[in-house]
Amino acid sequence: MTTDNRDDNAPAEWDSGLPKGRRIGGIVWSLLFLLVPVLGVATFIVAPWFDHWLPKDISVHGRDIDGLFYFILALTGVVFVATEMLLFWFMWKYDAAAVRGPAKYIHGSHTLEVVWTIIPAATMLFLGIYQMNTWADVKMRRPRIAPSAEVVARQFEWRIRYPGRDGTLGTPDDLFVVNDLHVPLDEDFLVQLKSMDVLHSFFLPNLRVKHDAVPGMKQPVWFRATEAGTYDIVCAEVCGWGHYKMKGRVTVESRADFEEWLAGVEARQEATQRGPEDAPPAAED
Ligand SMILES: [Cu+2]
Repeated sequence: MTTDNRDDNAPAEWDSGLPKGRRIGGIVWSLLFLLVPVLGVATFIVAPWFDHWLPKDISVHGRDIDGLFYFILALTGVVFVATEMLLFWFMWKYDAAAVRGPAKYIHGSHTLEVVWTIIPAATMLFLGIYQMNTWADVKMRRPRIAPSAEVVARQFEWRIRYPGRDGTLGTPDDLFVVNDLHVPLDEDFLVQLKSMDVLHSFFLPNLRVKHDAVPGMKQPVWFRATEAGTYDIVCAEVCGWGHYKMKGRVTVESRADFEEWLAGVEARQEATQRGPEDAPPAAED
């Protein structure tokens, strides 16, 4: 590190002075760079006031996931502010228009290299271990229940199938709805997620659920909603021209309301569906 770049034996032309504009340019540029951390931090502080922050959490896993999010945000935030401040400071202090004299070159510092490799590596390792339990809860320890519904993503809608009265998916009494998922409050809900065409991502922001729907795969996704209401289902994977309109809603309601809604779906479906015995006789020729 250099502390004084002035060299008393420097050739005379180094002190002849650069145009004043150069120094002002250096000041402006370093202040512009200072704006990055200042505005960056300000945005994070102001965003929740304007409701541009995490959507309301209504799931049992949300607390842990949000906790991890804030922890990593704080960790990366401190590093971000520190590096941006250093960038500003170096631009300000070592401005070529302010510091005359020859540049000094160093061949790097082995100790510094080791330190700034070990610290991030140890931090990543710590985060990997620290989040294991939350990850297991959300993605590995699936509730031991039969699938509550099947969600099939396709360009550009969510096709939802309920098991019907027999509680088994893939039987004739299955109930079909589009973009309208209903789930009972305070109960484990297990979705069987599939895709009919391309990659989609099943995203329930309020339930802190996001899972890719992959063609050819049948994947379990689960959650437990803790607050009644209607929330968004969105696709979080750019899946084609109509990606933006691939929106559905999830309605969280009491068990009784859920049963009532399901009965309504069943009645509507039966009214519009004819069984084989109602089929018109085949045309004879
Ligand atoms: Cu999609």
